[in-house]
Amino acid sequence: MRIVVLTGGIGGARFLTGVRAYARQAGAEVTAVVNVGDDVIMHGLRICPDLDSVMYTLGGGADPERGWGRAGETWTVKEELAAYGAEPTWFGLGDRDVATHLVRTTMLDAGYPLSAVTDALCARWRPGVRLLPATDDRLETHAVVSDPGGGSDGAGTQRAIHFQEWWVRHRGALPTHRFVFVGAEAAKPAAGVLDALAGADAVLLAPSNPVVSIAPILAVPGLREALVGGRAPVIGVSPIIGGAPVRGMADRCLAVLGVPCTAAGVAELYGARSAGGILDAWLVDSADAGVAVPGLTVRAAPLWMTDEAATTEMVRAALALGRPGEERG
Ligand code: FO1
Repeated sequence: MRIVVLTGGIGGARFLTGVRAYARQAGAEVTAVVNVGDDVIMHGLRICPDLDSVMYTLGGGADPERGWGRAGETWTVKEELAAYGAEPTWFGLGDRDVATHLVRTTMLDAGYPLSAVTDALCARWRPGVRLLPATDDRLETHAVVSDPGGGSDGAGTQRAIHFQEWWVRHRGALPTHRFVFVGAEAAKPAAGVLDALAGADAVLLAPSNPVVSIAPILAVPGLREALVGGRAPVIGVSPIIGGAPVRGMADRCLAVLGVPCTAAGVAELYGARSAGGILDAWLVDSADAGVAVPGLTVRAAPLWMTDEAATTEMVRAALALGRPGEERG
């Protein structure tokens, strides 16, 4: 069995620990197609937060409390940069983490595509799943916010800031009008992505942020079409439990789009494949049992990723939804 997971963020990385455990039991192969919209260049280094979260989490090197960056991290480089007044001081690069960004940036500067660089980094971390960036091309999520300083009429002007500035610097608190995926129209799926989707027996949407983790993946031309036209069932796992995100800022992002922060709201945002969307089935938490979404098979199971065993059961429940007659409610 071949499983493809669209994923981003820390929730997506944790979900993949369950997918990998399931795959080991079932003899399945896993490919993770990872969001690059959070990627950013800081201090001349290319940072790929979502690829690194997955790589470090599956490779056993992630900081479990922060969720991003390395375990056992030290911050000398950050302190030294701050001592020079080198901006941005609001974004911290750990000493161990910097080595990853140095290797990545050196390889990119030498002309290797991000997918090849990711393979090279994974040779060290051995994540046990194939990691593919959604695209090798530049694609960055920006937030269009009200510029408090702009506009003599008091109405303020709008400006676009990088997602990392929106989230890490401003904690998503600026009045926000929309998100844009800069570069998406010209981006191509990274080598291997369309083949993985064409060969998949099941596609899972991780319980990642639908607005800034999954949407940038779907914005790569050809990717949504590959899901919609593919033979594999597409099963989504709700990132919302009982009206609140499992972690992160999905509530703020959904509010920007005017989408209710509910399991049903996110399912309707993705849409049923039978109605022009991408989903065939939707797994919600037991707290949301009874949620109905037109055109979708909806089932409930515990979705708190408390440990690998619980996450593996969640994955098993999701995959059962792709095999009608076997699903559990
Ligand atoms: N998140 C923070 O809240 N503060 C930081 O200084 C920060 C630095 C950072 C460096 C490398 C990296 O891979 C991730 C980092 N993150 C930091 C996390 C990241 O900004 C976001 O949590 C993700 O992009 C959202 O999925």
